[in-house]
Amino acid sequence: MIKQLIKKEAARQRRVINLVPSENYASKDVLTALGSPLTNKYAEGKSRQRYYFGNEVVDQIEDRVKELVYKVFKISPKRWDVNVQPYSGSIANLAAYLGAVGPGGRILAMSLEHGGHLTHGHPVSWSGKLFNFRHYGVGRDGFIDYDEVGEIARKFKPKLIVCGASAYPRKFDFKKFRKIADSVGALLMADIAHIAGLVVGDAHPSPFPYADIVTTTTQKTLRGPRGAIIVAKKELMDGIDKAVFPGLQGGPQIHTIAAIGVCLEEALRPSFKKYAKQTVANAKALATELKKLGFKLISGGTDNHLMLIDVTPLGLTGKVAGERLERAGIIVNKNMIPYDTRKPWDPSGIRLGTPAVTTQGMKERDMIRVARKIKIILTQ
Ligand code: DSN
Repeated sequence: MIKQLIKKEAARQRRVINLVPSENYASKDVLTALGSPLTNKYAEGKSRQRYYFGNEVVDQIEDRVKELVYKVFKISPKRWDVNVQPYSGSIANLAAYLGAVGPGGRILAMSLEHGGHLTHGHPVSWSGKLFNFRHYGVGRDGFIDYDEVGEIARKFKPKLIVCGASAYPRKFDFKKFRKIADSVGALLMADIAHIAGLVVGDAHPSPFPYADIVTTTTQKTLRGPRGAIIVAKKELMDGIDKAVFPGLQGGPQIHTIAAIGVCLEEALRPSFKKYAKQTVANAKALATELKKLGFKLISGGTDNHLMLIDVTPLGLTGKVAGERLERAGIIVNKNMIPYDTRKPWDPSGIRLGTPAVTTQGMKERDMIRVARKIKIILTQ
């Protein structure tokens, strides 16, 4: 029975050391909202402009969640509009592209192989098929080379530049991206899916002083449900709203929207700031110890919640290393590394992060122990 399998999965989640940087443990209150009767309701449209009746409470919920978005990101409703309806980050990104540049539009983003994301124009994703993407990457040192990004932008003349990644262990310099965007008359979009919780908790600079559009998922460092948020300058939001609904979606998942609200209320508490800072401190401790133990880290370390390890010097591949760690109760994901000569199914790297273990209360000393355990598992 599914009920029993859910119990089994919950037990697995408690048993393992979860180092997947895009996963986390949502609170009981977030899970309660997700499992609430809100799942029964249809509410196509926007607050107070719905195609279904009986939405007086749902309107209040959606309005409140939007207010919370302004609060957590410290932004003004005079300048920004918010959409909390996208089912996922993939849809949020697609809607942003459709609304901001339209099909066939030129977009510059980080390549997946260098840390970007499938929805940043990879050819196997519809983003890569529907829009004209060009990509930048990192240098051999693992850092974004902003001069190179500027050079590509000048030649390609994109209408939109995307910054943000799913496997970049360093800080984003949003100001530099803004300068590049301005130099070619492009819009700037920051996909902060990975670092949203760090931004909210003041553990990573905010993109809002510089970006025109910000997209994020809510289940990663933000520790909410699987959902997404789009924030855009007011003049851009009409097209983006229409791309979300009716362009890409039907009825919004009100239970998820409510759960996003719960996670944002939690993120406003002082304890969340502590959590975000501890997540970064833990990542630094893990990275430092792994380096001491001889591991090869892309870019030599981390500024955020994640790190990438090249496991090929150990005579391993990402797949083999991940499987070995799983057998020993440590969960990671296999990952391409920049300039990888191997393929995504069995790449050269593994990606590790600290959002989930920090939620469980782990501290720097625990990270040192975890690093040593990883060394034993991968070298014995
Ligand atoms: N799959 C997510 C991650 O693990 O980073 C991004 O969508």
